[in-house]
Amino acid sequence: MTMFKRLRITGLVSMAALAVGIAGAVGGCGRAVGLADDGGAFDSGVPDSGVPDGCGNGTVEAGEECDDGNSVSHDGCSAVCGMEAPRWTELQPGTSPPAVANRALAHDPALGTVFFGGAHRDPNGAVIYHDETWAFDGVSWSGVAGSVPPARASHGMVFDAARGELVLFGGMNSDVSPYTFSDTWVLDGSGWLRVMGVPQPPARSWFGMAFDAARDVVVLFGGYSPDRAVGGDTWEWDGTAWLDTTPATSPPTRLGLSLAYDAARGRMVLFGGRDPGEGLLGDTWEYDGTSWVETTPGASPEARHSHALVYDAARARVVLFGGCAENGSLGCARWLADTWEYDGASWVETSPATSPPARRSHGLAWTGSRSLLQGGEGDGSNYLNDTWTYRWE
Ligand SMILES: [Ca+2]
Repeated sequence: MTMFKRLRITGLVSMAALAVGIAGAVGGCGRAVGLADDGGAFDSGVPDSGVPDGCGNGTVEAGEECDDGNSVSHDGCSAVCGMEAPRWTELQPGTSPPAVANRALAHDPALGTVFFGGAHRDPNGAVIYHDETWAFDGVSWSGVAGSVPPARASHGMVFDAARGELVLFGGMNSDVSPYTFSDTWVLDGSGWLRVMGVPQPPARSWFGMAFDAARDVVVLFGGYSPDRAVGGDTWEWDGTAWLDTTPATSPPTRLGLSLAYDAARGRMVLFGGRDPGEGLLGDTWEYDGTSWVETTPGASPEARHSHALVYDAARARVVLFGGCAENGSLGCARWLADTWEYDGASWVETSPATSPPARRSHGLAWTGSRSLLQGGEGDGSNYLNDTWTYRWE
């Protein structure tokens, strides 16, 4: 018996049909053949590709630009021991989700990269909230039919790998009362379900949320709520209950922060946000499930809020893109387009040759082979719905 009810929304979502079309997800990583070249015509039955004999042994030898001790591409040194560079690539899907800020974006291996909600201002300045669910299969965005959570923005959504479902929490919609949500929803191949009958974290928006793959919990930190202003509390969802973990030390209260889980080091990484006095933050914190510790990286991105973090599993680094570096009358006055990577010791700006236009409040998700960026609010409060990928190649 489960300890809570999941209320299935009627008007069913055709996620099963959608999933059928998403086999393969975003492309693989093109591993080269013949890695163990012995000078003969074949290596273990694989045709010889001319890869240098020692590629993958960790020592740079004749004919190699690099050798990082593995035969994996997209980690900075390719499967054939060639140097790789960080690259943003704009995709050209035929249709795209609406141009909004503050949608949530998360990748489910079965469903694809899923988009939900968001908001934009119409020409009269009114904020319009969205309730659409879309999924990206690596080539095309498809709208997902059926009933969904109420329209909202500045919510959180992550893939819960232990339960095999997307988890959505909170957010806001100033057209309804109360205007900040404290509801939990899950999405799997059967559609959206609201999780009922369990205590929830207090209503909030503009918080950080990511999945801890070692402890199998969704971690939530901070955010904005009408009654408590700006939060500094840490909550965990284990698939049946939310727990306020009350660590002995915590980052200062904030909203507009971002979290990503560094699976190689087993640490939740937090960067930046906006403090209760509207000051911009540029600090980095790590959480191991017991306590938060502020790190002292050798270099850091400038202070900002409404940026996005994602964990690049190929490079074992947390990637940061964009955000807002100066508050303005409508929320932002300076939008960023910088890309940084964090390995636990330092932040390094990767400066790709091409980058997405500056923005804040965008979506960023790891798809299994690359990071995918979608939409946001760009320079001059221009709403975007472009789709980009980032990886080293
Ligand atoms: Ca490599």
